[in-house]
Amino acid sequence: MHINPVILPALLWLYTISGITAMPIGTPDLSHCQPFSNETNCCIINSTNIVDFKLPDKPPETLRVRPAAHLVDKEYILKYANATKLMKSLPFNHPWNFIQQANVHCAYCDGIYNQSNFPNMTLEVHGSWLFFPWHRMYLHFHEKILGKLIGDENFTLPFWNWDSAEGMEIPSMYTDANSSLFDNTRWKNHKPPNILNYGFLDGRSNNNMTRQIEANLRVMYRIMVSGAKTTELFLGGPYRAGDDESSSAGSVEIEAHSYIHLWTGDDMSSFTTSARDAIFYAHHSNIDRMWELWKGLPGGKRSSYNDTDWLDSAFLFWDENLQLVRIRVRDVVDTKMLGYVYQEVPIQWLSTPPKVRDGEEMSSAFSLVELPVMLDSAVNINVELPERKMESMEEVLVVDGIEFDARVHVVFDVYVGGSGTSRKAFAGRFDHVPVKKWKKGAIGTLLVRKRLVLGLTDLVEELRLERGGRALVTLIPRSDRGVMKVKVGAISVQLST
Ligand SMILES: *[C@@H]1O[C@H](CO)[C@@H](O)[C@H](O)[C@H]1NC(C)=O
Ligand SMILES: *[C@@H]1O[C@H](CO)[C@@H](O)[C@H](O)[C@H]1NC(C)=O
Ligand SMILES: *[C@@H]1O[C@H](CO)[C@@H](O)[C@H](O)[C@H]1NC(C)=O
Ligand SMILES: *[C@@H]1O[C@H](CO)[C@@H](O)[C@H](O)[C@H]1NC(C)=O
Ligand SMILES: *[C@@H]1O[C@H](CO)[C@@H](O)[C@H](O)[C@H]1NC(C)=O
Ligand SMILES: *[C@@H]1O[C@H](CO)[C@@H](O)[C@H](O)[C@H]1NC(C)=O
Ligand SMILES: *[C@@H]1O[C@H](CO)[C@@H](O)[C@H](O)[C@H]1NC(C)=O
Ligand SMILES: *[C@@H]1O[C@H](CO)[C@@H](O)[C@H](O)[C@H]1NC(C)=O
Ligand SMILES: *[C@@H]1O[C@H](CO)[C@@H](O)[C@H](O)[C@H]1NC(C)=O
Ligand SMILES: [Cu+2]
Repeated sequence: MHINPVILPALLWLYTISGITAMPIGTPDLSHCQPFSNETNCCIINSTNIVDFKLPDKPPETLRVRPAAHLVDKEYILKYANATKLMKSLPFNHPWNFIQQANVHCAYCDGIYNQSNFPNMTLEVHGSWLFFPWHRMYLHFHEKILGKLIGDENFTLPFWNWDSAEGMEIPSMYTDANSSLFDNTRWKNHKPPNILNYGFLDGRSNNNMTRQIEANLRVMYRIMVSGAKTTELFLGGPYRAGDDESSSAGSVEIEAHSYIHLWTGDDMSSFTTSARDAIFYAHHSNIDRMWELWKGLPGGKRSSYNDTDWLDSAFLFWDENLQLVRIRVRDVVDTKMLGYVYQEVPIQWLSTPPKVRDGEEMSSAFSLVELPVMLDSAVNINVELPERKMESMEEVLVVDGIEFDARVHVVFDVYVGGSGTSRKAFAGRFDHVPVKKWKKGAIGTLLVRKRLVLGLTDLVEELRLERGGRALVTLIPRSDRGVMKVKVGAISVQLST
């Protein structure tokens, strides 16, 4: 059936208010692109010739294996660097050109396109259930194009194994200044032997590497295991046609993912430019691997969404045959159907649960506030801890109505404790990667509203908090770049079945 595009929004609105159904996010209208500026035009090269992506009937007999970046040999590095170099030397307006490839990432965030069904609503693939599948699609096509350029249909991208002790520094293939895999805008002080510090949440100096690795692994355990026991906690919350962006990011996206973007710097530190650094693809390959690992972990409800609004969300990409294709989330739920798996390496974080039993001593001088509040200093908020009707219910802390300018790096930590004590346990962090490099005067021009959801059940049990009683939530803003204006609307503990 063909629906007149003029009445479509009205129809969708009727559907929405009558509660019948919402709608999946549809493919963007490439002829309505709003570039940032002449210097940053990341509109996707358009074409009216669009075909649907086709999966094979069954997975190929031999699956390609994406290797850990720190374990590959010299030959692999040369091959990958060669392929990227070829991509960088294509004519600028070729859809496979490295900058055009990077632009595709930029284009699917930042309000470059609006939703095709709701022309006044932005299209954003971060901060919701679109995050994992969209980036899987993006890497798939990038990988296939690289393979095509070097005549190796079996080429695979590497993954930055930052969740293991050996992989916590920038892998050596990215550090050779003469290589196409190098990016000279990265923070100079984060070169090897410096390692990632996504576990040092208290700001202590990172001069003890053993402790730093352990702290990182404990965060991995929380964002993969104890704090990711439901689909929404891990994959992120629903985002359908007509929704603004006030959804929630999954646990890995909001912590390790954001942190590593910011830590790597400077191209990597905003969504507009992050994919101009080849390390982006290895970073996201590991994110993609986390989705695979999460599905196989015991305990909790770790299955992907069955919601057709998720499965039928669709996007456009240029493929390895220079064809613009339309691909849906349902096409990418199984990596084997796309022909690849990940190299198996030991999972160190499975044996490193966070130490929350005793909590941390924390100032009780933080003021006790009612929400909403501007978060310009640490605050305490009283929340009710509901009784659970069933043991299988997961307690979820929901921080709602988090409002800020999307161009600013916004970070705050969340601690939870009993109401009559100053001992608190770390529950999680909100860490927002700016969509675009912050410029003076830009504040207030791209206001967004987000949600943070954190799995709480293990913490409630280990801190022996009283269900049916009250808990004290402490929010601590942590800004490393000066300006950070963020408002928090509401906090509650909800039960998820
Ligand atoms: C491509 O987009 C431009 C504007 O961004 C538009 O003028 C042009 O008609 C589009 N071409 C196709 C083939 O859609
Ligand atoms: C952008 O480019 C257009 C056409 O080349 C030009 O007319 C316009 O002044 C430029 N805008 C800025 C802000 O440079
Ligand atoms: C890389 O490219 C060079 C020249 O283009 C070629 O001679 C060499 O064999 C390539 N190496 C690999 C490992 O593909
Ligand atoms: C998206 O919608 C907003 C709000 O109506 C509008 O200002 C903006 O120009 C639109 N962007 C595009 C690319 O159509
Ligand atoms: C988009 O349009 C709808 C109805 O046309 C309106 O209710 C809504 O406020 C608009 N949203 C934005 C962000 O402009
Ligand atoms: C890719 O792998 C398949 C299956 O192992 C093999 O048949 C094919 O020859 C390989 N292609 C290349 C270019 O190596
Ligand atoms: C980069 O290449 C130049 C010229 O080929 C060479 O002089 C220089 O030593 C190389 N640098 C590194 C870090 O390999
Ligand atoms: C570093 O931390 C580890 C683990 O907490 C500890 O055993 C070790 O003594 C520390 N080393 C130094 C030099 O402080
Ligand atoms: C999806 O459906 C399967 C099979 O019915 C079920 O086991 C799983 O829990 C469902 N997933 C979600 C997120 O509801
Ligand atoms: Cu991204």
